[in-house]
Amino acid sequence: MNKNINPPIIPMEDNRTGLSVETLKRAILDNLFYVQGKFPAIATPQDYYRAVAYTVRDRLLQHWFNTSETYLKENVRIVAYLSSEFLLGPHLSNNLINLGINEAVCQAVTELKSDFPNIPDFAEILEIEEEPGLGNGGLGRLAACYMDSLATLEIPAISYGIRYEFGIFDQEIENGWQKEITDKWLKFGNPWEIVRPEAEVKVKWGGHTEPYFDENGRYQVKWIAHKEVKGIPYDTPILGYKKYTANTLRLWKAEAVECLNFSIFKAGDYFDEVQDKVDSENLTKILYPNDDTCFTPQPLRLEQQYFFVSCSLQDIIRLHLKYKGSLDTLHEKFTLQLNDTHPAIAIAELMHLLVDEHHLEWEQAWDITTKTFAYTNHSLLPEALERWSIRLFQSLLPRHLQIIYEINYRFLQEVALKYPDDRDRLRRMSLIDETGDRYIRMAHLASVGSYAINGVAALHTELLKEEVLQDFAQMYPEKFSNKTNGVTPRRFLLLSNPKLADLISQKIGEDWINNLEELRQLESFVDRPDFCQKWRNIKLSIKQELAHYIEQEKGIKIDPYSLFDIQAKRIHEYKRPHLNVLHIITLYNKIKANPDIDITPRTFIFGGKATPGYFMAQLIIKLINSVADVVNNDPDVRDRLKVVFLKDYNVKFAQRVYPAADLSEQISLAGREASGTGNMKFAMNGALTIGTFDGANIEIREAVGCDNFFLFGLTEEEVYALKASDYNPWYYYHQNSYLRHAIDQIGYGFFSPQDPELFRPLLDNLMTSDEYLLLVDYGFYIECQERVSQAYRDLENWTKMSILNVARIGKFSSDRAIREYCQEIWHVEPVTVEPKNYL
Ligand code: 26V
Repeated sequence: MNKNINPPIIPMEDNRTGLSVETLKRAILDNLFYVQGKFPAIATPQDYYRAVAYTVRDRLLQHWFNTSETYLKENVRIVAYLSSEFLLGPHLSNNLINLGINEAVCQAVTELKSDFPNIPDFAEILEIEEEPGLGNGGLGRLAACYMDSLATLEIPAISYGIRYEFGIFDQEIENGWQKEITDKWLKFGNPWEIVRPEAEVKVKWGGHTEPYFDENGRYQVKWIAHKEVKGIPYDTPILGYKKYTANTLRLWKAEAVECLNFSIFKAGDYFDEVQDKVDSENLTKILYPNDDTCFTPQPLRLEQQYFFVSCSLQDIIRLHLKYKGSLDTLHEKFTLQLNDTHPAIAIAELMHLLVDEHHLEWEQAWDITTKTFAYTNHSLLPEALERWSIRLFQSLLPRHLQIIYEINYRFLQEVALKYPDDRDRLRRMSLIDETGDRYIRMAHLASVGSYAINGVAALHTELLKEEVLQDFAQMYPEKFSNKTNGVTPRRFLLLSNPKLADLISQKIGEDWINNLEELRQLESFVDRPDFCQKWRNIKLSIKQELAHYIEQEKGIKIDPYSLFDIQAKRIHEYKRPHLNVLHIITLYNKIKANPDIDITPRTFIFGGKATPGYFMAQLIIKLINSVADVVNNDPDVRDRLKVVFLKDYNVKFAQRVYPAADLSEQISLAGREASGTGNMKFAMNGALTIGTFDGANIEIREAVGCDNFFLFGLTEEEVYALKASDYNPWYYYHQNSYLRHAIDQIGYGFFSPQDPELFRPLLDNLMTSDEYLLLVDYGFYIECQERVSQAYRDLENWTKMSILNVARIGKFSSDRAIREYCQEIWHVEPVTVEPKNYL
């Protein structure tokens, strides 16, 4: 054969993405060489991580394309999940277990290591990944758990958000104080994302509006914007557990358009032009840490929200028109979930796109809009409710302000019709708060523009209906429902706790991984001593690993046989970490008063970030560390108590810590924690909970049985009543000598001898208002902790309680939560993706 005339067809390697150990080894070396431009002798651990990551990603791509093609071509109904935060956690380990190739890749790396000794261990490779910390806490992590479940349940879904260049800050501890460090997660690139510049969209800002009549004589409004920004999508596949479904997470990055400031461009304005370019690109630079003290109207934050919402809606409309039909069927093919009010401006934006750009009549556009959106509320705290000033809206989004006024005008007419002569109700329900400076109430916009509204735990939904959205619940009772949160058992049990997961699978098979209710079968093992012994040994060995880590990190030696008592969550006063501290001080004082006292040895572990600028939360971190210094170094304590604050709480950290817990601290003031999800993750790993009547604690207790849960403190009704009376913290101070002692010590500088006044602001807070009623719940808490200490002395019974917690935690899988959303809100059905080869 003459090669010049008939070039050979390059044979396609049919094992290019094979799963055998040999193929994986070849692929890792190929990726190292051809993608990274490195060969083994000079490759760094980072290079190897990326080579492995690309090798795994290669094995996802077919599934990903199959999935997108199936959704678009088969005209299925799709959920679009709009969230300003996604707290994903490391991808590599998760993709390995979802693809079912964890062992094979581990073996490939291990075998390669015998040829190339500089390859890190498999475990080290997993550790290298810098997690995308694109969220503050619960809300962002929930979005990530829900994506995992959507893919695992084969639900057609796409998630939209923001590709922050800097995610949530990294936390260091210096001299007991938190120090914030910029999170440079993209420093070495992100092998999991693929940029799609061809799908860019443009977003407009500012300017003014002009009315005009179109060729049919219809009144229209044109928005003459002042500025434009480009949104570039970066896509990441989210694979289901052992499924062919790989949904897409599409995150938007802002870039300057080539010609900026088109309406005012003049030769002399070059520097303004440059400044505008910088401003445009700043839009997606940084994730705002929640301002946990009050809602602070940062204009850039509103710009971020509008930016990602506008990009996402334009994308959805483009896909709909290309693959699915005309706009009058948009709500049949897509349902859009608003993860809190951060994306609620989508309601005005969809109206703008339908009415101004696609020229639908207002009534039809409103009909489509209100059949498209559903809204989840995640907080009742008044300071968490978003409201944006009219002035800001006027300058940034003048057209949207008009649209909101129009929505409000029509809405208030409806209210007036239903409730004649009730001016107070009109004022309360208005989308505009007119009590002082005028604001837009985003929760009202979301409620009026959505067909469904839900809270995230039974109590939270009740309170939502009785308090924050009471008028809306009266007017539209059919819109409201509860969807108790859930967490993914893949990441938070199978992946994070392989030893326990193995033991469970040995006994009941692997079905629990996709159907968490199967764990109930473990109940029949609680009376088998050999099983209980294995359970206990596993917990002990995980505690030993954490003890080892803590010794390396902090130089603190802890006793793995002590009770590991853990509080890991954002540091906020309503979560009451300082109540936990009061307990520690009380135990310490009991030892000091009677050094030979027989107490259950405990290790108190804390982890959590405080919002920069939230002084009281920062001071609580300092207090924990100051108490740790005293307790850990007092010879009288004889190592019976240890206190450790672990820095930089994130998903990776959480996965390490949950499995080691004996006791999970869920001690928020009743009525304040919407749901909590850490409570579920701890229980899923066999920790017992000490908790208040708050959020999902109530349902967890119901599920695991009240004998297997340490409940204490005021109920929400009692809190309400106490707040209505003239509560006086001093009364409780005088009532309890242990409490008085602890408070006095903090107050006179026992834990801060160099600066006795250091904790004065914290004490002033407690003794003047005590907003979160620590002094009231203190007595109940101490009494309950004594019961915990007693219970831990009977390790056999403790183990039974631990097993029962796991056996009965099935309800708190995010699979259950997503099934409820699908059946009761979204009305979407699973779609099987058939494997197909694109090459
Ligand atoms: C909270 C706060 C609290 C005080 C003042 C200002 C402020 C601003 C923002 C936020 C965060 C609200 C959204 C959020 O993350 N909520 C959390 O959502 C989780 C998932 O549903 C839920 O488990 C947590 O209980 C809830 O706090």
